[in-house]
Amino acid sequence: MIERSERSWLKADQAQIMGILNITPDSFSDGGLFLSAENAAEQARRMEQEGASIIDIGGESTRPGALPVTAEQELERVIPAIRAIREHSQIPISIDTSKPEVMREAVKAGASLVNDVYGLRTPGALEAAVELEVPVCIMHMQGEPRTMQANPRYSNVVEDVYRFLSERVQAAVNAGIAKDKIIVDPGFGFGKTVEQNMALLYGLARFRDLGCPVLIGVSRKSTLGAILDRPVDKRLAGSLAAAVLARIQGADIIRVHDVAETVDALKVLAAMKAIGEYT
Ligand code: PT1
Repeated sequence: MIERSERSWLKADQAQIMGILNITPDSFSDGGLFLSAENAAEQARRMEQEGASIIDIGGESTRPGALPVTAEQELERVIPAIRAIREHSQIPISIDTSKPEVMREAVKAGASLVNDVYGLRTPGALEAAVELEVPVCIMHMQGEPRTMQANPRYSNVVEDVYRFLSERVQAAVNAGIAKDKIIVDPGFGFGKTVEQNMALLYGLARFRDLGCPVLIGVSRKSTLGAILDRPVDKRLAGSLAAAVLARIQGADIIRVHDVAETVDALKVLAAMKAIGEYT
């Protein structure tokens, strides 16, 4: 019999929450909000208090239709923010970039994880990640943000994405990245239709066969908007439902805007699962 006062199940089986910090004037749901380093650090502090275990900083929007920015622009946005967070907090910072020079400068400034939506395919990116010796998140994307939603095509979306991730993990290991430093992400919303995104969520457990932690980002994305017929600022309930589903289907790390709400939603799931294991 479990001690009722203990509440040990409250901590059991917690997914990790990656809190999103966009330092971009044009991000899809919070563009321009955290442009100053002080605002960014304050938002990071709030997300840490709410239960995020990683802060993901990005200086280039990768939402559908977004245009690339230069390395200089990206560096101007993210480096002061990383430094400002590091003044007050030791929370792991992830740098959301595909550019080797941004990876290098960000890690120098205090980032400790590279999150690359191009899966280290940019020339020099794989080499930079090897040299930096930090964990990397390898994500699948079909095409590039500007055009990726035009006509996404797969023969079987789960198996096609699985094969891509398997090849990129192998390329990373061959280049000298330790397997236990690699995280995989099927890239929800990156060159996929609504149905293809939902197929990835349904089939998420398949990616566990890669032998790496699985990360997914569903927060406020247009697939939820299409299912619910809701604008980006009315997708919290849908995002929480999708986060819980992602966890049930095997996600280890969930990338979200709304940290406190997601932590609550996942606590309810963890409590149910823990009781299931005890009884
Ligand atoms: C993600 C992710 C990311 N998403 C990782 N990094 C974004 N590892 C940025 C839409 O359809 O899922 N995993 N970095 C944001 N990208 C999108 C994509 C934002 C699609 C919005 C949409 O609305």
